[in-house]
Formats: sequence, structure tokens, C-alpha cells
Amino acid sequence: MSFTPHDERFMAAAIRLSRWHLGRTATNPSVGCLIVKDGVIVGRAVTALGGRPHAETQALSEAGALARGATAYVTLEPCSHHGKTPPCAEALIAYGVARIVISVTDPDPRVSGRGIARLREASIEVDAGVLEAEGRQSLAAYLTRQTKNRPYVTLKLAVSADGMIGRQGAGQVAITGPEARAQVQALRAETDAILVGIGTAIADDPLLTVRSPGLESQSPIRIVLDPSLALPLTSRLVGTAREVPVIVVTSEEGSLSQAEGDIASTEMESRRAALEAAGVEVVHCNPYHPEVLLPALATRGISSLLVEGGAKTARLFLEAGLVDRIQLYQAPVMIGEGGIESPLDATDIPSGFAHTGTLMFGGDRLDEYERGL
Ligand code: AOF
Ligand code: ZN
Repeated sequence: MSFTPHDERFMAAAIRLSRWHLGRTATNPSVGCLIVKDGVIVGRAVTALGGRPHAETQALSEAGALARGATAYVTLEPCSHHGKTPPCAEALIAYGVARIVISVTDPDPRVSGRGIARLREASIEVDAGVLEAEGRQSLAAYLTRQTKNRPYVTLKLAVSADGMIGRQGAGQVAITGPEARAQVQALRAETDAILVGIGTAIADDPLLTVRSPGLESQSPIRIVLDPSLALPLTSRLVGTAREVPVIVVTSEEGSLSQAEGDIASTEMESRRAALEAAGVEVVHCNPYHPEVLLPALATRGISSLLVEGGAKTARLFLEAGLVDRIQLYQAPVMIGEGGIESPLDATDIPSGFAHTGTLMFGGDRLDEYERGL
């Protein structure tokens, strides 16, 4: 059977629903599921906070007996493995669902086609690929970690009308207005980790947490690229490390020359001890090689990473070809003298990125660019 406009409408609703728990289901994807009987939604659910129960089992228990003969819309192929919960494919069969419409097939090697095969074996009609591009977008973090063994990377830049992202020696400079800042808070809330370079950590002394009312518990892990452990103990990041985790990525042990090593190692050792005593986790990994760092973050279960600054760190990720999405805010303010030039503007977006949308937040314009997954 081919897809109907109803299929797209219900799948669009399932995708919207799935976004509710983005960034809050740990390594599990946030999946949306609707059970529809005679054109009426009789069950709906999103993967629970923390990743379990899965979406389908919750939607089925809401639908109850009405699930018999119904159509299930699921943003990801139902699982077929006995993991921490029994397989969703079996639950769909047991409830007597007649048809299952799927957006994206699951690359998890424990599932990967087996969910669909199991459903078809039970004579259930299965149609996959409905609104697949939108579905993949909503599952981008999960799909990237599964298939590329690294987090999905978003680079966020706020650029003034004269092409600057800040002012030398001025600390944090307001470029965008309150509406755009609230939007960035929402973006942080759906992201697993946020990363800045040590230059930004020192100059701006940022908190990098989520402060929007109702979202306070959703701050991402904060990561600082800090080759020589220069993050001040008095910084706001260190001061809040016990409330929201901070990871400092420093050079690999033994990477200093012998002479440097002799002088620096005792000093480094005492800085490391002081940071750790304040609750910061110090990780040894080359901070200048995102291609090494990102898989290490994926191994820790980080599926999405937001790179927030500064210019040098943005260039590092762009040059490594390890940015999946660019969010470019352009504000009407002027920075003038002493401005720090943006590594990027709307006229020099790297090749391979497609412009996927423009939104206005107050007087600020957000352009989004994405590379295919
Ligand atoms: C579904 N529905 O809502 C989600 C699914 O560790 P477990 O046992 O929870 O399994 C995690 C895997 O389950 C994950 O890698 C992905 O394949 C699937 N996630 N599947 O049927 C859901 N979140
Ligand atoms: Zn499942």
C-alpha cells in the first residue's frame, strides 16, 4: 500500500511528539508513537524520560482494546530485541494492531530490519519511509552516534551586523536579544553536551546552563577544551561543577616535551588535583583533534554536542569537517572597534551545507544550515 495524506499528517504529529523528550532519553532515541483507530488517535506516547519504557508500549496501554485493528505510527522501527524492556514489535502484535507506519528504520544492530521482519511475519502490514527526511532530522543525534560513532554537532554563532562575535577583552557582549537567547536555552535543553574553548571560558566566564523556567534540570554536560588546565578555580563553571557536570579536556599525558614536561608536570598535576577537588572531571584527550575527541564522547553516551564558542573552537570543528548543523544568528547591533571576527557569515557557509530555514526572534534572524546525515 502507498502512503496517504493521512499517513503524513499522523506521522508529522508523531515526529512533533517525539521532540518533547529530545536530549532527555539518555542514549535511547526519543521516539513518538500514535495509535489511530478509524481516524481517531486512541493512544499516544513518547519514549519516557531516561529512555524507558519505549514509546509503543505506553501508547498501546493507553489505547487498550481499541488498539485491535488500529494503525500505529512510529517515528523509528519498533524494537525486536529483549533489552531492558521486552520488544515493542511483540507488544504491537499482542495488541492486534493491523498496520504499522514507520518513518525511519533502526540502525541499532540488535534491531536493524528485524523489527519490521517480525511484524510482517505476524501478517501485519508495514509501511516504512513516511516523512523519512523529517524523521531522520528528529532522530539526528541517535542516528549519528549509531552510524558514525560520534555525537551530532551543532555550531551556534551569534554575529553582529558588522560580522563580529564579541569584543576583545570585553567579556560577554550581548549580540542577540532576549527572544533569541531564550531559543538558545531551549536548544541547550535538548542537547547532551555543550563545548567551548578555554579562551571563551576565561574571557566570558559563562555558566552554559539552562536557566529558562521549567527547563532548569535539563542543563547539558559542560565541556572545556583546555590544553594546559588554565580554567580558573574561581570561574563560574568550576563553581557550579557539583550541580552540573564539567569536563575539562586537556592534552594527553606525556604529550609535552621532556624539558616542558619537567617544569610543567608538577604544576599541571596540582592544577588537575585542584580542579578535581572542585568536582571537575579532567579527561586526557587531544583537545585539538575533534576526530579523536568526538568518538570518546560518543562512548560516554553523548549523542549531541553544541559548540558555542569561540572563533578558534568553531574553526577547529569546521576545518575538521565535523559540524552537522550551523545555527547562525544575525543581529542588528554593531560591535565596531576591537571586534572579534566571526569565523563564518551567511556568504561563506562551507560547501555541503544546505540552507534549511530562516526564523526571526525579535530583531534577530536565525538561519539554519545542515549537512545530510
Ligand atoms: C522502540 N521504541 O521508544 C525507543 C527504541 O536499552 P533498551 O533495551 O531500551 O534498547 C535501546 C534501543 O531501543 C535503542 O538503541 C533503539 O534501537 C531502540 N529504541 N525503540 O521500539 C522506542 N526508544
Ligand atoms: Zn521498543
